[in-house]
Amino acid sequence: MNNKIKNIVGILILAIVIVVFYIFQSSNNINSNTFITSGLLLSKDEEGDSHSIILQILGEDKESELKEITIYVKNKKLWDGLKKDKYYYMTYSQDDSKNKTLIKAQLNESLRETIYDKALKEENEKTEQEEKLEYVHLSGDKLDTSDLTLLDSKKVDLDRDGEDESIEMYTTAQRYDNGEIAWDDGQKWFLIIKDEDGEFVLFDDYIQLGALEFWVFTSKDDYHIATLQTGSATFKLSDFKYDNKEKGFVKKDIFNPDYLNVIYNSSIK
Ligand SMILES: [Ca+2]
Repeated sequence: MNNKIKNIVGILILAIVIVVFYIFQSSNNINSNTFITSGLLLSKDEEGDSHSIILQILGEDKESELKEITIYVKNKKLWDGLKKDKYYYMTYSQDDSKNKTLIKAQLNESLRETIYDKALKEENEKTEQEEKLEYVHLSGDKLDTSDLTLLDSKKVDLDRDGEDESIEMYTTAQRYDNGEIAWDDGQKWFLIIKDEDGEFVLFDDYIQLGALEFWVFTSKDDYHIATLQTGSATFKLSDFKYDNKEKGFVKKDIFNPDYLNVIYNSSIK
């Protein structure tokens, strides 16, 4: 056979393997409790007499989604032959409590290239998309501030069009005649930026036993507004950078730890 024919035969065999794989994927079930799958052997785990493997396979709903399954290996010979980081075509049985036991394993690196690597790439692309920037765009709606208390404001020409925008922070807590604020345990806070065509809403949330602060600064010619939300269980620092091309703010949560319990907050004594 010349090389061209060899290549064509090779491609045909690969195509048949893929078709067979998809047929098995869709039926997935030889009899009521025997299944066929393919995946990457992530780890071999030994605990006393119990041997098991973790196989990374394609999810059932979405082809591009990867998931991990544990399969027990009771056959010692089968166990000894399994290699980590290799791609296998596996037949396993499943009992009523969904415990899986390996029946047969066959190395299949060509499936890895055609199916698994593609799914892995798609999953990575999906993660990158999820990490895409969050924007705060101008809204035509205007916050009714008539019943709110203005806590602070600052005029800055954020988009450098010659007109100042007004950064304003409000709360629902009311101000007494003497100027003091009637703080409750919790109240709503708002941080908005008024432009002549509408408003940017940077913060609109309830804060329990806490407060919001904001800073306006420039860094490498970009305007930023940073907010710090504090409370007994919150310490959230966010950055809003003005993006002239997007006509909006790129929002980034810089620091926002989970299950926070603040023990102490300094004050000048
Ligand atoms: Ca402006």
